Amino acid sequence: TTVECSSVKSADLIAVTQQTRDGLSRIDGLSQVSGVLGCQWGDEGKGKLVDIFAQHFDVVARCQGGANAGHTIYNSEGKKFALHLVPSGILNEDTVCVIGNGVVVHLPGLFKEIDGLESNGVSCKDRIVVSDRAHLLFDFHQVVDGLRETELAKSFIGTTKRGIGPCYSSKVIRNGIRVCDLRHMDTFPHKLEVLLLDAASRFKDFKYGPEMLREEVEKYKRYAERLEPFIADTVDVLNESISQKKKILVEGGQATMLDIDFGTYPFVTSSSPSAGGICTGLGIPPRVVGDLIGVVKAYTTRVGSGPFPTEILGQDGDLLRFAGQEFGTTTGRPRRCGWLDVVALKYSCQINGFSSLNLTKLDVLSDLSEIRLGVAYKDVNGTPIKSFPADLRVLERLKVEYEVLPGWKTDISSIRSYGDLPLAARHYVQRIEELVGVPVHYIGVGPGRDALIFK
Ligand code: 2SA
Ligand code: GDP
Ligand code: MG
Repeated sequence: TTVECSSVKSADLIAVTQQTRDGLSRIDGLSQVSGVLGCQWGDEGKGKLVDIFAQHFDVVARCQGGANAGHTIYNSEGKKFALHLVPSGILNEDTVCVIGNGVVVHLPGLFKEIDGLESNGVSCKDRIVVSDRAHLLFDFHQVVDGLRETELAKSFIGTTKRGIGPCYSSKVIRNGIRVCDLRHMDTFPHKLEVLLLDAASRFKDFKYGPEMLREEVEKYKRYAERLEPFIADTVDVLNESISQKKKILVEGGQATMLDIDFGTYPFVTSSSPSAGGICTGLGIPPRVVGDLIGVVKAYTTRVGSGPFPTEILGQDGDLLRFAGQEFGTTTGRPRRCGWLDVVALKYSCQINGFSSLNLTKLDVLSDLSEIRLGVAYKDVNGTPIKSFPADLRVLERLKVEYEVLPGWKTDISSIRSYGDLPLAARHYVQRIEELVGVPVHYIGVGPGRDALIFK
């Protein structure tokens, strides 16, 4: 957890307008189980919305991914927190944070994050619940992640090297180790040895010796003890909470275009960041899931390799990167930048059935005299492509058709009501709604809690 001071204004200093009051009652009106999911290639600003919504929910739950996620949030004093495994509800002291069965948990990382939060006055005791069914992600998974990337050479995926793919591989091939296995230290060493030997037989550069196993087992004996008070059957916890009429907010990590099934495979993550991941990753029935809010950046970013149809290369891309401070929250890697891709956004809306959208970082576009929207794809022969292509070859060669809209050339970061936005900014928002057919209910104009406009 990195904590820094910033110049973000305190929410308390902001006058509560009628529009804000209406917005807050809209959040109150969200269904009992709601979700916040990324529409693009991640880093849309999901953490910020979850932090704001958390005050209106009893539970915030992560259902997939792991410490590859980087969710940046600010408390009301403007202190910055970068979260990876801990759900973004943690700054709201009445919220319980659940790490669901679908998450892959790196315990050293989790404890480091908890220690960082505690040392900054955020109490985690009795507030974080970890599923006994979640899979454990070991240091060796991270080493293997790096070795796989090296082996891929020029066609590397650009993973976060947090061990995500190798851990989900263990899960799916069925030799993974789960949180509940920490309760059986008699069989734990053998299970871990099987995994380490497997990695050693696969990668000649994977260094393995019996002392490595001994050391890891000793560490995990201590982790097991420390984790015990956090462990629960979260399927039961969540379903009981639903019966008790408590409100649950699901926080997605990564995004639909990185989904193992729907993303730009193989340049994707290894989990399901779209709607389906909520049920498989938490063990709650589909019929209880109500509102899903899609978070979409007013432009597009992607970190790692893979097709990016609306990418802006060169200096113009650099300008957007610096204006939006587009650097990875977990790895610090520069993010690739481009125009908003409406074809990808529509595809994401089809998959997730969003009830509304949060358009974020609209303030970042304020310096531009014109703004482009990627509205259609054509193949190399000029034939229109109807939907988002599965085929990487098609994706890499297609041509994007753009609509050009005028910019507003005014700082909008202190605007708090929709009607006060410049006409061109409102036009941009409305054009997106028109093209996508989903209403934009929330507009981000800055990183702080208060920098949210309700529409
Ligand atoms: P992985 O590590 O196996 O999940 O990587 C596979 C692909 O998924 C992408 N990915 C992400 N993309 C954007 N943001 C993510 N989180 C961090 C952040 C990323 C960072 O918040 O900035 O700090 O670099 C994230 N996590 C995974 C990844 O880039 C690969 O394309
Ligand atoms: P997440 O992974 O979707 O939670 O997003 P990240 O936290 O990785 O990246 C989003 C970045 O944009 C963070 O640094 C946020 O503080 C910042 N951010 C979120 N919303 C806004 C916004 O509306 N305007 C600006 N300027 N920054 C924002
Ligand atoms: Mg992120």
